[in-house]
Amino acid sequence: MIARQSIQGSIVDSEPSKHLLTEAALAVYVRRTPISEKTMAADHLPATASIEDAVTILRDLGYVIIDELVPPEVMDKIQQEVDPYMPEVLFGNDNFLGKQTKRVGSLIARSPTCRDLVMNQLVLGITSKLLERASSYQVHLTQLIELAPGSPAQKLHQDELVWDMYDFPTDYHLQCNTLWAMTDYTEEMGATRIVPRSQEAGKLAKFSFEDTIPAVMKRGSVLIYTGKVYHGAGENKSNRIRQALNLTYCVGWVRQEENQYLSCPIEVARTLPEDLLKLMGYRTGSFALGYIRDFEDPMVAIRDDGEKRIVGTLEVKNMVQSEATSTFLEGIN
Ligand SMILES: O=C(O)CCC(=O)C(=O)O
Ligand SMILES: [Fe+2]
Repeated sequence: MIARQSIQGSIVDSEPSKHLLTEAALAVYVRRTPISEKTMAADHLPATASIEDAVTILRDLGYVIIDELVPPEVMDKIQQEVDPYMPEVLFGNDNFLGKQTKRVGSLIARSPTCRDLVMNQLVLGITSKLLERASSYQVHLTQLIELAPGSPAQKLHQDELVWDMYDFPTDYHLQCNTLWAMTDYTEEMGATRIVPRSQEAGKLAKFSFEDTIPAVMKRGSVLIYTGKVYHGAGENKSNRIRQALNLTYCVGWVRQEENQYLSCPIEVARTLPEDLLKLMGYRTGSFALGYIRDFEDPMVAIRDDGEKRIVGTLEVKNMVQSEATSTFLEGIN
């Protein structure tokens, strides 16, 4: 339950249907509240939250935090699975990747426990709603982000810029992202900073530190944010390492940031459940996107049982959500 909270004299109600800050209250809150107090109860939901409540906040603020969605033991296991790879991982080679930040990828192949987070039902429910105008969505990248003490703040950005900075319409979401707190996420440790309600600001917007709030959360919690909201890693002023699992999803018709077919060796892919494989991209992303050989389903490369399966508009019919595609499909099958 969200507590009643006093913000600059205005009371934000605790009932789930009313827990959003008004536009005016948020503007005042973001501009005037001392940084140390800038964590809003209104942007946090409990692990029992419904998909609808989470999506309402996500669409409104550009992000939402689900508190302690998994127990700390899950993070312990992921840590153990990823630890062997850490010594070889280099720091970033520019200020955006972070010269005191390590990024460890291929988590579907390297961390069996991480697969459960990728498939988390609440996160997938939220993603599917946010990206509902596309026929399908897929895994975009899997990455452990580790900020060493002293790591400076990252430039505020929209993750959507990865697609060549294309100016997508503000009402078309291509991406739904998560940052799972592997360690506690305090402001001092460099909790991700977000500019609430910046998702319609456009590609050329400039925000400063004062416009941001830190996504403070406990280990096992998850920050979910759209590809359009401005954000960046905070400065790690503490003497502790800050870790987060960046597991992100994008619509099925764009190129994935982390190449899932090459990041996960085919021998490992062959052991994975079909749902996860489809999410990684072993399916068509819309009509003809991603077929192999003679218009065959990419899944046959994994199963390799000699059976040919031709893909066509029938597949799309099962997954289609956009009005334009439905109209086009009329009369084809
Ligand atoms: O590590 C973080 O807090 C955010 C990282 C990020 O936004 C990015 O690398 O795109
Ligand atoms: Fe980012």
